[in-house]
Amino acid sequence: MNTQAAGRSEISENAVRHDWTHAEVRSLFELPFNDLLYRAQSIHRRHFDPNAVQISTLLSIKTGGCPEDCSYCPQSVHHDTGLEPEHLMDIEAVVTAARRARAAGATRFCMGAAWRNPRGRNFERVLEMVSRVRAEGLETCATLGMLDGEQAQQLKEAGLDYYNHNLDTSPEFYGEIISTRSYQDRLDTLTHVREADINVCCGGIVGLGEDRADRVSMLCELAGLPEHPGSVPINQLVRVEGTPLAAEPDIDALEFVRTIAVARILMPLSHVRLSAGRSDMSEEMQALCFHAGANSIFYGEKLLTTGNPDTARDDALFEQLGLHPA
Ligand code: SAM
Ligand code: DTB
Ligand code: SF4
Repeated sequence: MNTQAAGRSEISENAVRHDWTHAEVRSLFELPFNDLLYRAQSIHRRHFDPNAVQISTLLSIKTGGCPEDCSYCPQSVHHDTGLEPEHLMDIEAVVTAARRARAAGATRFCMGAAWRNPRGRNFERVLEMVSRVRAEGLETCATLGMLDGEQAQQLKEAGLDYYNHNLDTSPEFYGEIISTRSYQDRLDTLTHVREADINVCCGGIVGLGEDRADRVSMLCELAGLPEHPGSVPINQLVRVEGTPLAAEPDIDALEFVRTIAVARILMPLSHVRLSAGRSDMSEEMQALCFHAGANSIFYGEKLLTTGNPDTARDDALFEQLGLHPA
């Protein structure tokens, strides 16, 4: 059962590994909860200030009307969620939002666009946004869909620090969730980003109806990338009325915490982001996620189109837990 994983030496725990097997990762999931959290927290403390949490803010720079059919997503044209599609924002409005985020304590500003892939004049405008946001002293992140090698290079030259592109789930379950782009398409985009020397932000979603074997497999894929992503967002599904996943049952909160802990163990140097879904989590659950090794959040009242805890609630949580921005 779990003896192999539980018995690893401290030295091998320290190593950044890319060859985790499904059996090893399953045995981590199967550890007694206290053992798993102890192990994750011990690894976390070796590499990070345990009370520091990196703060990112999201802005949807182009909302809705997306041709992809991701079944969790309120922005897909395939689902009737009542979301009003919008054009790409003006550059000045984005810069103003970035200044506000910085004033509120964010160190990274992530711009999200509901595109299959960026094109033409819109892409040029995003390049300008990236360099303007960077000039404000913020780390820049973008999530714009699939990229080719040249686009990744152009983003790098504009000053992009991170590109977010998620694997979302396991390769085995993926076809249940998205049909308009393949798992390989995602891996290809990640290769282009890495080759352009942009930091990769890549994670997934828990609660899509996948089972534990899929969570194991997704985390093995993430840890098996040629380099561990610098940031690993773990999202809890936000169920949006009108999407095919609106009626998914609640995910077991402790299974979500386990997923964070295993991500921390597998990718000891990465920032693990407690990402979407915090509005539905208690303070206690979030505290457990931080204890399991999550050390990044999205801060601000909105994610892309759905809600996030208001900043007063997050400030109170940080105060209660003695956490501080990284
Ligand atoms: N359109 C681009 C793409 O998909 O590559 C970028 C934006 S997309 C909204 C970024 C990520 O947000 C998705 O890959 C997915 O992991 C996450 N996401 C979207 N809707 C979500 C939801 N309802 N609940 C949790 N995560 C969600
Ligand atoms: C990520 O992994 N989660 C963020 C970010 N990357 C772009 C997006 C969450 C979106 C949640 C649904 C919404 O607000 O539309
Ligand atoms: Fe489009 Fe991204 Fe939503 Fe998929 S997740 S429908 S690609 S905005």
